[in-house]
Amino acid sequence: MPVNPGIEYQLAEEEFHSASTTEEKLKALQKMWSTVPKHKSSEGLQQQIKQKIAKYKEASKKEKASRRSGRSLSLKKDGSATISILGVPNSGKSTLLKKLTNANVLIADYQFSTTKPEVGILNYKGVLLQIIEIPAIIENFEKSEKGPTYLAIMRMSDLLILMGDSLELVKKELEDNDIYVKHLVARKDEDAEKLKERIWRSLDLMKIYTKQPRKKHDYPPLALEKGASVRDLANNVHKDFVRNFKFARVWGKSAKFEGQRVGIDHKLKDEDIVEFHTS
Ligand SMILES: Nc1nc2c(ncn2[C@@H]2O[C@H](COP(=O)(O)OP(=O)(O)OP(=O)(O)O)[C@@H](O)[C@H]2O)c(=O)[nH]1
Ligand SMILES: [Mg+2]
Repeated sequence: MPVNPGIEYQLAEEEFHSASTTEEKLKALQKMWSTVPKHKSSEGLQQQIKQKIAKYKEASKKEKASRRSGRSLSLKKDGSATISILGVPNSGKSTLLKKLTNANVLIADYQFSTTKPEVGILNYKGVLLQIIEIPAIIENFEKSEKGPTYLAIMRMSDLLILMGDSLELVKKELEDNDIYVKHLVARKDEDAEKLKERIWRSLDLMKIYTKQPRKKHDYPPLALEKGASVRDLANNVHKDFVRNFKFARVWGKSAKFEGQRVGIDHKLKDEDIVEFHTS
């Protein structure tokens, strides 16, 4: 008897394939598990799903541990997001890091010119983003001396930029090491300003400005995840704003009108301006 999964299962499977992060993949897999027919003829499929769930759970655990500790790294997360540049030797990683940030790195026409992670800060409209060049990826990269350290940096990243050269090799190394961090592919000669926009969009963050009564909004903005609420913002600014919250006024896309009075669970939108009122 052929396995004949229903539409819900198919949707979950599509969701799995289009998911870009480990957490999203896991969510989709759980849905696949709950909708796959549980009869004899689908045992093979059930088994596959179970194995995938186990694999992604393991990857998620490692990602979380790396995020928490920055384990044995001489390198700590900094800024509103961490973005790592990956690629084979001579693929233009250092050139890109220099184009995006203030980092003063060696650019050379020989391979392996970068021998340790190099860090720069990109100021995107007031939001600081940490950009890390990871030394060149080669086959069986995890077995190289620093491989495990570099893998930990990839796992703690919010986004990976993959250089276009020998992309298949790079992707295979990521897959072999269970790295499912969101990624985008950059071309060598890509326009830096356009790439900055792509990076920002991929991060799924929004810029939120705070303001004090009768004053212009503060600068720089805070970066919050899309879908964040006034409470999330307050948590980021000062706990007193949560504890003593009375209401907030909002200007911008999430407000029905300029200066709308909202509660603490109001959902914000990119470039909103928020004024806290506390008791
Ligand atoms: N024409 C052109 N050359 C580039 C570009 N990006 C990098 N290169 C050249 O490619 C060579 C390697 O550049 P790097 O930026 O050092 O490459 P890398 O990936 O950091 O190299 P390793 O750290 O050694 O792995 C240099 O000779 C660069 O001048 C580009 O956009 N256009
Ligand atoms: Mg380099």
